[in-house]
Amino acid sequence: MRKTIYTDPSIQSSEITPEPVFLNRRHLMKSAGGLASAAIASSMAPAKASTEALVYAPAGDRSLEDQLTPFKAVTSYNNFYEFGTDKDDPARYAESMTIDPWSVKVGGLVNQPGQLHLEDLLTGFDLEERIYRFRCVEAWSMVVPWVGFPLSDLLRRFEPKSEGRFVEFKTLYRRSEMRGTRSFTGVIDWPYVEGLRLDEAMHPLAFIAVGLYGKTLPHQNGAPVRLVVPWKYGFKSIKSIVEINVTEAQPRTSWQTLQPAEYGFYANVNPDVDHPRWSQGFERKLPSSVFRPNRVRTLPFNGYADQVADLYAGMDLRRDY
Ligand SMILES: Nc1nc2c(c(=O)[nH]1)N[C@H]1C(S)=C(S)[C@@H](COP(=O)(O)O)O[C@H]1N2
Ligand SMILES: [Mo]
Repeated sequence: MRKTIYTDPSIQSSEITPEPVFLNRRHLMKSAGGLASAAIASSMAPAKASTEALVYAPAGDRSLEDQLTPFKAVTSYNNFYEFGTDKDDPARYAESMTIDPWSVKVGGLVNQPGQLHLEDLLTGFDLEERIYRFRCVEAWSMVVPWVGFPLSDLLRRFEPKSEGRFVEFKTLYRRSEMRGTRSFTGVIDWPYVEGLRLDEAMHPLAFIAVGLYGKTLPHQNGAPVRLVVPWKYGFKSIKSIVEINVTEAQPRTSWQTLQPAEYGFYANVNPDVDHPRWSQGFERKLPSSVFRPNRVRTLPFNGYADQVADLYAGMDLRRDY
């Protein structure tokens, strides 16, 4: 599939508050601190003109509802269990994670394994801003302007071997800086591990994010580098990645290990397959409250069925949930 960049006429710049959404080199440099951010700036050499800077990957067929979730909600209602299980724990405590220096080790079934400092990892990638619908398994959703590049661009650089069938991702595990890994030992078998089938990982919608709203990623959203898989439940979108392995066998993911009956390996957004403890047919679009619940019907593949349903042709998605 060709990389498609859309400018979305339904999103007015006045709706985009409080941060300007334009992918602006100077803006990123200004918000930047440290090496990683310098790399972001340099890898953006072919920066797009500001008039076409609002690039948009199709967020399903509900353009009217697809106004962006305010920056405040995106960065204050989070899941990042390394820092606690409450939705406001990550915004409160993730700052304690040191993200500079940062390196990512890529190995397994690749011809060019290596451990790269973030600045080297990002060099040469054309950073884009893409707006993706993001939906969590606990039935809330957001529409976020991420800054990053397709995961396939990164994987190709390491040359996956033909025997490779899956990709495994691991989050940093540093007890001294992650209070949730100290107090909740036994909940998740740290480090947090996620995985994709290699063809899912190579799909142009699977995205490596290094920023949102034109800024480098806040700690609570998975700084300095995280995955975004917009057609799957949020738990697949692993944060603060330090290791990536191409494998032959299906990786054992943290949530599957913890609760196999509740969290499958595929985790494609599917309103027809309920979570054992709640319906998956509806979602609350953030920000929501008792007075304004913002409840909307959930779409198959989170609205991206046209783009990704082919990946699962012939599969029973009730069994492979
Ligand atoms: N390392 C790590 N990655 C993680 C999680 C986590 O607890 N630890 N939570 C996941 C879940 S359940 C969700 S819904 C999303 C939330 O991403 P956000 O806080 O940026 O919205 O991150 C996912 N990635
Ligand atoms: Mo989630």
